[in-house]
Amino acid sequence: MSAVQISVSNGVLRVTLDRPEKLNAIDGELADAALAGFERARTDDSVRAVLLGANGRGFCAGQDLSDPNAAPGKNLGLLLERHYNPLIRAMRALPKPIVARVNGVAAGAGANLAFAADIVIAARSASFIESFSRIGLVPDSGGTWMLPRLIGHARASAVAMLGEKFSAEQAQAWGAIWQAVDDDTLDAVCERIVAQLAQAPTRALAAIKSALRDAWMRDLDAALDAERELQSELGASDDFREGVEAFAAKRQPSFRGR
Ligand code: LHQ
Repeated sequence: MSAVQISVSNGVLRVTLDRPEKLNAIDGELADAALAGFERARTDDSVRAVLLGANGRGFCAGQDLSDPNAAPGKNLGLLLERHYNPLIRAMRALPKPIVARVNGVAAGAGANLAFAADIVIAARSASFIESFSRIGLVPDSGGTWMLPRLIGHARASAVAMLGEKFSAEQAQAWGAIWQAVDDDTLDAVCERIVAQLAQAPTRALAAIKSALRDAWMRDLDAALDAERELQSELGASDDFREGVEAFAAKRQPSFRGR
């Protein structure tokens, strides 16, 4: 039994964490299996959107603290380099949108895994906790980079230093996630959004993703240059032609991701 279920249907690749008895805590096997899912999303042309979810009552409890590889005295940097950093890099570099469906608690690297997605939807009963400082560690999996950008420096400092749980609604109010939704609507909302993304002009979404990500490292002049380059490429795409034709004909566009 793999620690992660991967499936593809209707243009959507689903990466489902599946160690429910441990609240989907991450060990090397789980991290590698999730990475394989994102690799497949990258190389499979039929995939136009990814849904990252989890089985059981939790989303992900971060590093499996019972894993001997993460025991005190071990070189945790090696663990990050081997398993976590490739996963976060693959998610952020994927030229396709990732929706995270946060069904329950997201702790430590599990929280930052969710925040690495492009659109995060959480059940109202779900929660987030940057639990690293509780065990003497620093936020990893991109947390130190993403948190201040998502919620600002003051909040990032407090959630990282205090290690207190915050609710899905709080996460939405702070701008850490897109939406907190009623628990019984989580599936319907996620399915609707991921289906919409799988029908969207995929190349435009990839451009949006890379432009927004890289804008953090650019000044306005460089961002304008990047927009010019991306728009030049998209202006020659089939989907732009289809979008304009559909607009003129007052019909729904049928984008093919090309
Ligand atoms: C777990 C875990 C867990 C194992 C719950 N491991 N069993 C990267 C690289 C290298 C090294 C270190 O770290 C990292 C990145 C990181 O992610 S560091 C942060 C690691 N994660 C944590 O510190 C979170 C630890 N867990 C918790 O604080 C709580 O369990 C949370 C807030 C997630 C959930 O609390 P509850 O809903 O009250 O559930 P629980 O605590 O009762 O947990 C349920 C079971 O899951 C329990 O097992 P048991 O056999 O007693 O039922 C826990 O031991 C187990 N579990 N997290 N990370």
